[in-house]
Amino acid sequence: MYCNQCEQTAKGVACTTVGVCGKNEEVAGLEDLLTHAVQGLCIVADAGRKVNVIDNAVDRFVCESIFACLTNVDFDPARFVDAIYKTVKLRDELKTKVEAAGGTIDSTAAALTFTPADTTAGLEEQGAALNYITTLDANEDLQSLKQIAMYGMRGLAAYTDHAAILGQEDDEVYAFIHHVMAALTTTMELNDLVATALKIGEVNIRAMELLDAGNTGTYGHPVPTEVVLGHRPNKCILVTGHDLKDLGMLLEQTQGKGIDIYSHGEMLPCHGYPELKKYAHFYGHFGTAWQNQQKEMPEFPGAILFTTNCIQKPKDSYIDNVFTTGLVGWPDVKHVGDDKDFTPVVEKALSMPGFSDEVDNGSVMVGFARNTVFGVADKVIDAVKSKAIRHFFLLGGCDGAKPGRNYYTDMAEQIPSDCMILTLACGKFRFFDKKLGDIGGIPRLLDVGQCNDAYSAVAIATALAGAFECGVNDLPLSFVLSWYEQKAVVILLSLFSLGIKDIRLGPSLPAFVTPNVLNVLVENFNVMPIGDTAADDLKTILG
Ligand code: SF4
Ligand code: SF3
Repeated sequence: MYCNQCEQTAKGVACTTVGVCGKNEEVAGLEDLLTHAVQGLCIVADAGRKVNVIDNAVDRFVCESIFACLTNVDFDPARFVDAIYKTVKLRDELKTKVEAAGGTIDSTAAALTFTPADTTAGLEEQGAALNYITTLDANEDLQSLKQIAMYGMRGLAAYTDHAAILGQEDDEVYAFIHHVMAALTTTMELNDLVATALKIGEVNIRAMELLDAGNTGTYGHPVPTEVVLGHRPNKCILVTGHDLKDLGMLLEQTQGKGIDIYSHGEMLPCHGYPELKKYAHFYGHFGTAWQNQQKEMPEFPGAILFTTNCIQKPKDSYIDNVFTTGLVGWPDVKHVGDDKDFTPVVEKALSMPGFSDEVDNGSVMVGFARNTVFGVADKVIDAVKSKAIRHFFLLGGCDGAKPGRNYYTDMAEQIPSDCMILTLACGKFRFFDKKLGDIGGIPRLLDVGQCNDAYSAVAIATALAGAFECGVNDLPLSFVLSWYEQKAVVILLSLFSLGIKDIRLGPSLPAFVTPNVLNVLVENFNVMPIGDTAADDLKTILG
């Protein structure tokens, strides 16, 4: 295997025998083979559009299959095997339709004619034999750019899938995904690949806009909401991941059943949505970010539901309590299928002890997405003009296990009291419960939401720039971001596509970016690694 798509890749180079995330060679081979097969399907779908052959089932399936290969989503070989066979079946059926409509498919890519082996072991061998990453291009810089594009596509497909689940789709996004997946099977020049990467970022803004419309259209705009971090005596279910619809359906199905629902990880901001917070049994938040699940989940005395990334190998002490749904999967973990009948989760929770005591661990505030912030825009603008607010920091992104991530805690603690901090995604757990006070009644720490809510952060930055009649780069605003997986990669591409400069990125730079490609990014966007200490960076930023 050869995988270096995430921040924790082995030795900062690549995972070659087993993934630090727990991915084994078997799954790595199947992921590569699925990606290859999906590219074949995308070549056909791309040609199909030219003769008006469009199949929404293919559009959805392509996104799901690309999303499944994102870090910490699916570790279940059986599901990849099914997906590979389905991809080839869809490819061949669509090909017949495209040709019947007069379309021509002029690609010579192997993905177009690939025949899957008929055993799982055979598929794994086919996947390994691809040497997928290392053969993307013989030139290391072009390989690096293709990797950036492919990982960006994984993030884009994820957000497109999240949006589609809530009924928000745009055929242009699907068309773009098919086109790029097909193009990546060909030899591409440097300029073409750079333009493609930026375009992926641009299209991702549209995908995130759709997702924002799906979330807010279904559950209302988040409002400032206090979330308790303790617990109360009752049976309980813990929900983690990013999927609001799964949570909404679980809340509905558990109403009146004597069970409290707790959020975990990226589900924390869900407490701010009116149509989710209306359930009195959506009680509080338990635990912190994904990388602490093996420590925290054994302590949870109820059932645990994973809706999307990030899953880690469930330990024996709690694997029986774990359920997955949607694209997330782990071998031998019970999976709730598309009927979203959460009865087994409910029954598990009722059979477990639940919390027996009342514990007060304080609380945190959520619900500062774009609508809330726009509601106090006048106050914010006045505060900037009167210099009550000196600077804004967008301090967020993914969390992870590296000790260097303490930088983000230090940064939040050391940012002076006349500066505001906007945060989003699971990186916030490095400082989410710090009491940082307020400026003129506006909390200094504003939780914009999940990584899935990056659209909201972009909207806030753009609105601020509009209010001050300047560009985002001219605002007293600094981006200090942390990354781990490929949703973060595509968000970074989106920020580049908006021309946002001077982003600080940590805790380490991606292993798949070569020095030459990094130079291109530095020259165009002045992106830089986080410094040795938060104090040094703060001194530079606040000059
Ligand atoms: Fe390694 Fe990350 Fe790939 Fe897992 S996803 S195999 S940790 S690089
Ligand atoms: Fe976190 Fe996985 Fe990236 Fe949603 S939950 S931000 S790492």
